[in-house]
Amino acid sequence: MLQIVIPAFNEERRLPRTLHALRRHVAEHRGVLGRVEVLVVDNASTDATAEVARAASTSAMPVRVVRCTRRGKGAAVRAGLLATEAELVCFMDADGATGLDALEAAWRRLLLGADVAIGSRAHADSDTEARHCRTRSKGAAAYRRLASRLVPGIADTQCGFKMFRGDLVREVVAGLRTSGFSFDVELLVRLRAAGAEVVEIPVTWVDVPGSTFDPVRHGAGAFAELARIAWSTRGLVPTPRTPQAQPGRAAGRGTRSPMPLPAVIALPAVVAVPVIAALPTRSPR
Ligand SMILES: Nc1nc2c(ncn2[C@@H]2O[C@H](COP(=O)(O)OP(=O)(O)O)[C@@H](O)[C@H]2O)c(=O)[nH]1
Ligand SMILES: [Mg+2]
Repeated sequence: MLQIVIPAFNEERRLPRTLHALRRHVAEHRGVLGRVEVLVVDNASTDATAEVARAASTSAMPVRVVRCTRRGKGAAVRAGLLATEAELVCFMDADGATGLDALEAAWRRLLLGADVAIGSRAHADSDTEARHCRTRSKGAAAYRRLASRLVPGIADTQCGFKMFRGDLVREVVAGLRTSGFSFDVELLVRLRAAGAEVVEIPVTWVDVPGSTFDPVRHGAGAFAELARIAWSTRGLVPTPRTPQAQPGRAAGRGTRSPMPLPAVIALPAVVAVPVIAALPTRSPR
């Protein structure tokens, strides 16, 4: 069985379309994906997110609602993943920005031995015609440079689609501390430290209007979280899980030297402040 976690904060408008598309996709690809269950994590929404999720439940694709009162995408994904029990689990955003073909692509990579398959808008075969506005793209580029110091070799840590071996991710996500948008980076650092082989897969990706990420409100927080992750995981290095059984797995994995504290403090400030200051103000959601 495959369980799909969808973190949702006030998604009554975007979620129904995503669940509808998912139901159709799952029906068409049942031969590959098998039984699929969806877990919508209602992240203290004040709208009808839970109701629209329940209304989309069918016997062919049951939709369960998981409550998470701790705010933040990281907290929501953590709660959702911990509520899974399947061999294969994934999470995706409520807006359906990542094309659903990623499900089969990721599934195949896990079948071939990877532990984690993550959507990557930086992959040469990805199709990402409409990206974010220019200011957010600039901030994202700075963010990517910092994130790549923590998870070298991974070009896109932030795509909202990731699939995992269930037992592994449940073990690792229990220790996740980042509750905001940077949780993906901490999760990837911890997965690699647990010996996971992480592969990036191409995706089709469209920028769906109505993003809950507001660069002005969340941008500085995301950089600050990155700094906290760098510090709190400084001792974690990629570890081969079972080197004797899978000698190829360890190849090419270097160790990560801890980021020095001064850089940890200075980088978010140096990078985040001018980027955030240059951003246009948006009306709060
Ligand atoms: N902003 C925000 N998003 C959350 C929260 N909890 C869960 N989410 C979900 O995290 C996902 C973020 O995707 P999206 O809003 O499209 O952001 P973007 O794709 O990064 O622009 C959506 O599914 C949100 O509903 C939260 O507390 N705050
Ligand atoms: Mg989105």
